[in-house]
Amino acid sequence: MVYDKDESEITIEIGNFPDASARSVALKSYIGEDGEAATAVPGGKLHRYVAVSFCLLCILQAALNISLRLALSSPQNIDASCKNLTERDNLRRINFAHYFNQGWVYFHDSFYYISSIKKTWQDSRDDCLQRGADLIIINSKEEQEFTRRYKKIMWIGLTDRETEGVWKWVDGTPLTTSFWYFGEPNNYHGRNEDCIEIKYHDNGNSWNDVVCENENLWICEKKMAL
Ligand code: MMA
Ligand code: CA
Repeated sequence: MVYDKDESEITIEIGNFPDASARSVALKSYIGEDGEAATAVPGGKLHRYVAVSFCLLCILQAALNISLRLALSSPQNIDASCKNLTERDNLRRINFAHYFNQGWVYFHDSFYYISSIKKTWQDSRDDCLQRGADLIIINSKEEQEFTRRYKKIMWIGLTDRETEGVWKWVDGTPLTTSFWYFGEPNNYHGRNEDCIEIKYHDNGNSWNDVVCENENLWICEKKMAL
């Protein structure tokens, strides 16, 4: 083996070996015992590149994770979300105080207002709407029982004014659970009884259909979960 300074390269002088077997031994010692050495070197480099790149990506990802976490939980952000929560909470408190002070009763996630004067079904409904509520929608046995406690004849938010015989609550939902008094609804003696009142409060099934132009007390409901 000779290192040629001028040409900056290594030349192997195979010709100088005395015979063929000596040549092959020399050659093998250069390229590796079974010819793998020549290919194993670039392959190993590739593996190393992939491994290093992967590590770098991992580090980058970790750095990004930490910085994002720090950014999102910064004192200013926590401050802002706390402020939002307190503001919402305060609005809720004010809302609750308002309904309580106006004499509304809180029961199962709703406020209820029982009128002290009598009006037609539509005028009663309009009054509820003006108070930010609507006529009561009864959708549980508990709520039905709650209405009976007052022992008063009152309008509720149920009517078949749109289509005779199709009962709908004021929010547009169809009637599913009903509490009709025995024999009701009956459009009594051919009268157009399209609006519902709670009439027979000493009975679990207290509803009666009557003419909407009758004047009754009424009960408004305003949903408000705690
Ligand atoms: C009233 C009226 C009707 C009801 C009957 C029941 C006399 O009419 O409230 O709607 O069905 O009473 O007797
Ligand atoms: Ca009736």
